[in-house]
Amino acid sequence: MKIDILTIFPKMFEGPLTCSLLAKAADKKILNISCTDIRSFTKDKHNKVDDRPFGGGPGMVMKPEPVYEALKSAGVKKRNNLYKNPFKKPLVIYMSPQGKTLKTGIVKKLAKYEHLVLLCGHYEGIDERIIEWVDEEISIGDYVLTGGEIPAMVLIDSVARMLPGVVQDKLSVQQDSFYNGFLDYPHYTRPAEFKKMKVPEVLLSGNHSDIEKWRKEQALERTKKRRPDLLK
Ligand code: 9D3
Repeated sequence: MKIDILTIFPKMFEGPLTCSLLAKAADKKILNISCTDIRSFTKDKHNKVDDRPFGGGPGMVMKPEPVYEALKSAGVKKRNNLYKNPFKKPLVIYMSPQGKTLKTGIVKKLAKYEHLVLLCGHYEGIDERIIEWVDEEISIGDYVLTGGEIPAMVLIDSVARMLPGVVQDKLSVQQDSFYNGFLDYPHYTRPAEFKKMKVPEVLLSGNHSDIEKWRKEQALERTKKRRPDLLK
């Protein structure tokens, strides 16, 4: 999968993309991520990427021209391009507090595309006319951040681990909570006793069907208590 990130803060991505699973996925050629500075597409002498909002009010708005040029440079043509295979079209995602909340269903859908273009807004957001080129508007939840960069990293991380070969253990992806609709069961490792606290007997029993049953009960119990909304 190719991912183009369009941002005015490309440096924010240096850490996450060069560490962890994402770096390994890049080494294995499963992921090809590039980060483009929207400011490099400005043509005025002050390299202005933002301006005051028409109609007044607080904050600044990202100017449309450099964002448009950045989209073009990532291979975005026009809206509703007719592709034989829709997953081959570059899918343009605008990270925005007004978007749909990122959930496992969206992550699975995004993982099918060959090319994602992530547009990160800053300030109050981008000029609304750019929405013409946007396929999806996505938020990561109901809290206020300073821009779309960290949400873009969250999205990339969640999509990357769905790609075959990124997470070694296939079962680990499929059994994940949210994937199967329940919270995870509790985990224990050695020692069997720690500060007088014992590991539940059943886990030491070697009886796999009992263990499976216990884990299912625990997952259900936790979900009921902590996230009853997931059971609906
Ligand atoms: C404080 C400014 N707000 C209006 C009074 C609007 C606002 C604009 C821009 C709030 C946050 C942002 C920056 N956030 C994002 O670009 C963003 C975001 C988020 O803040 N939370 C969750 N998901 C996302 S995706 C992009």
